[in-house]
Amino acid sequence: MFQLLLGSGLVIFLIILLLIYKISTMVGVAKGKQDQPDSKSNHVNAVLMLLFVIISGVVTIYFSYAWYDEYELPVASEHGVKTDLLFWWTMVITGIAFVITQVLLFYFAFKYRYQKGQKASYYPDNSKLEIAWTLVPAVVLTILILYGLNVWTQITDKAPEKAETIEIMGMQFAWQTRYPGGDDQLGRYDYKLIDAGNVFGMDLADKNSFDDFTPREMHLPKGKPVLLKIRARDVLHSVFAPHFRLKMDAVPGMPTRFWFVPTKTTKEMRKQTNNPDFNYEIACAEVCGKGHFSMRYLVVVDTPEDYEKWKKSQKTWLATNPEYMAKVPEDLKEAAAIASGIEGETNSEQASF
Ligand SMILES: [Cu+2]
Repeated sequence: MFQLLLGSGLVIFLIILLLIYKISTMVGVAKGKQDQPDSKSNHVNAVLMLLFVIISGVVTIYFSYAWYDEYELPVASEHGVKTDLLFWWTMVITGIAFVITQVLLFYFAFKYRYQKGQKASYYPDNSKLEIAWTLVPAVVLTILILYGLNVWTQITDKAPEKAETIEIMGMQFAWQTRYPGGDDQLGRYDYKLIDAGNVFGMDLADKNSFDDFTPREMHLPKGKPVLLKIRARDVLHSVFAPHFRLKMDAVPGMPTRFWFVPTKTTKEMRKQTNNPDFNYEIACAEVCGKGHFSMRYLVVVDTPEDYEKWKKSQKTWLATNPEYMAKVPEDLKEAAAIASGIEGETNSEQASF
């Protein structure tokens, strides 16, 4: 807050200085004291150019350093390490080019300001120089792009067979997740089946739906590949989990996917960040309406053992919404009652959960 005030104060101060200078020049011209307002303002502008590049450079370096922890979140996925490396290579290379060109740009504006009697030197062309500054960026950019393409192909490659499949659906304004349950198969869905209770539009004529469960937070196993099947119910949303370096749009009518391997449990991350309240989260990265800000979804990374325990402790969707048994076709009712745990609730196996 203090820095914001300081920053805006500085900007206002500079604007006032500029206005005073402009007015005094205008007054000078009007009074006939200055017949050549340009010669003086050229000099002032040249100095301002130099000041601009120095001040903005110092401010950029200071804030990049002071806020480093805010934009460089600890990484918690396998592919995240690769994207971070790619990011920093790109940052360093383009950063060097940026600094050199910007410093020269503002320095030349200063150096070649109008001065009486100064003459420009005649320098028509230099083909060696031109070849160099065309070839060097071309080669560097090609390497960067090929490297990036390679990383992107690995990330978007097919998920491993054994991946945990989880469905995540964006809607105005919440994330909903659905797990396949004991059979590892997500049931079919159809948007026409969506109603107040059945937010996913789960098809209860498909026996794979019976044991699906829809928890209030997402749990993930550490060290195992996880495949997110992503869809949207109404408008564009975007799954954004910064610690996993994961971002993928959720598009209505066009399911997307993203697979990754979490590498640190929530507990480990709390230790690493020295923050006992640390939690992974998914945010929506697509402005999707007035409740966009509220699309925060809690993510917990467990050890594989804790994850299995958690999965077993979850009640199926059908068991928590037993009134939907009426929508199950007659011949599947018995199977549905067993698979969803409605019928088995009294037997010893189910009671232990
Ligand atoms: Cu959204």
